[in-house]
Amino acid sequence: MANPAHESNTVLKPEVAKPKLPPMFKVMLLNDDYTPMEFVVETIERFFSKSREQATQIMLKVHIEGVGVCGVYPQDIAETKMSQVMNHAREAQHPLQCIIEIA
Ligand code: TYC
Repeated sequence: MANPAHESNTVLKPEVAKPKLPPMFKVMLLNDDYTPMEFVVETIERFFSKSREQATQIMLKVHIEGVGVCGVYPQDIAETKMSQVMNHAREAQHPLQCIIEIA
């Protein structure tokens, strides 16, 4: 026999495919009383690749409900997006807050 594995009496367990998906994190904005709506919409468009309409819907949800999800990503990407949003808000001197939470 060409394959020596076939000569032994070892019974090999069939491989069970267990694709490991990375844990995903929600990137969320928090409402405040001072950040202009237009700034929030532009921020969501720019960092989360949303259309004007999608960004406006997310901004309004945050404005009304206090919190809203801009996107869901693996941890490193979620952390980068959160930093980008926080830096952008700080540079513009707006108190906009961005957080991440496990999905
Ligand atoms: N509440 C803000 C206003 O009335 C708008 C706003 C929306 C601020 C979403 C933050 O994440 C936010 N100007």
